[in-house]
Amino acid sequence: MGVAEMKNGKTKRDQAGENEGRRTLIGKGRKHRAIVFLLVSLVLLLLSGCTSETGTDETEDEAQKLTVIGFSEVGAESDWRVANTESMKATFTEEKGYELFFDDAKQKQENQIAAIRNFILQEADYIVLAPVVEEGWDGVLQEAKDAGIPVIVVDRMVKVENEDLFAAWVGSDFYEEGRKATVWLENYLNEQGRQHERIDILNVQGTEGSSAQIGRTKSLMEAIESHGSWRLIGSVPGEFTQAKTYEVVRDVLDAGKVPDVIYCENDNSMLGALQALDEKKITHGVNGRVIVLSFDASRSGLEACRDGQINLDVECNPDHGPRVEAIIRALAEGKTPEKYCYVEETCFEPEGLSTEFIDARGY
Ligand code: GYE
Repeated sequence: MGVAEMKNGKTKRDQAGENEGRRTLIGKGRKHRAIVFLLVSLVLLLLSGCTSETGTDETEDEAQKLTVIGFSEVGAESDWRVANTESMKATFTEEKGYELFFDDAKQKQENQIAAIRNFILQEADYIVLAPVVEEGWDGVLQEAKDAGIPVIVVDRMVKVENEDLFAAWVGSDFYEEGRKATVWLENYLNEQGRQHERIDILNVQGTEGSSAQIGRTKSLMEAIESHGSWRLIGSVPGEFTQAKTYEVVRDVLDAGKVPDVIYCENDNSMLGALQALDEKKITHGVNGRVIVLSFDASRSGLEACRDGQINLDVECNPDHGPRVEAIIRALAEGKTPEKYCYVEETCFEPEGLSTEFIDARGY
């Protein structure tokens, strides 16, 4: 808009100057020269009229120019991810002045790298990256930087040598989420008088190398180390999906191990774990044999929690569209957004969780 206004102003000024010049010449010339000049003036006037018309068109074009956003999304592995994609699509709409190039990487970093290169070729104004894993981004983010395209990282983090390779990050504190779960477990076991009992814990990990997995696993490992009676009986790869988690938990149960606690690193994993437990008729959740902890607080997670199928669901908010937009606005205004912006979150126990509350959340 600023550029368009400048163009328009210049055209008008030029036109005024030309008119002024023409008046001076007519006043000084002889008759025939005056006629020639009059004709020339007429032509000039017509031409300048065209110029000014063109200027107006350009102004409108500029005003209507959409801001192009290239968004590389991890995939569609979980309800959280689907809600995250919806939030981004609902934010970056044409009505709001955006053109969104959306790419689903199907959980593969190589697809994300290809998508970013494509966004660069298409001269996107901004690139938004929800990285599947933390490592391995230096090269392609340097390419974006060389092309002068700001990169905003959302949800999981990137680990790069030079933090100037991205403008800002917004997401959750995954370590803190894990801490909430382990503090809850400690209090719960104390209340039950089980603080000295041996507690066997099964960790169902999310996508290996993703910030969500790293942070949530780290909290659990630290808590296990600091509680003499807590024991890790296994870390299995649930990949944040119900299908994979069902398989790996079933294998653990088949091997004859029944954990006291299953620490599922997201809600879809938790659903897979419940499936495996139900199949073996092993009770879980409130008054059940196995304590189940989960992350995300998506609709299906909260419903399982409300029904007492699990004991705790730690919130992880996927509604990042408006947050990313705020960062882009700040950048467009020449401001420097906060480099790291953490979202505030809570956690939910069955008690007090109502259907109305769950319905009102929208994901
Ligand atoms: O917990 C999980 C998703 O990175 C926070 O990824 C995200 C995690 C979320 O697949 O459900």
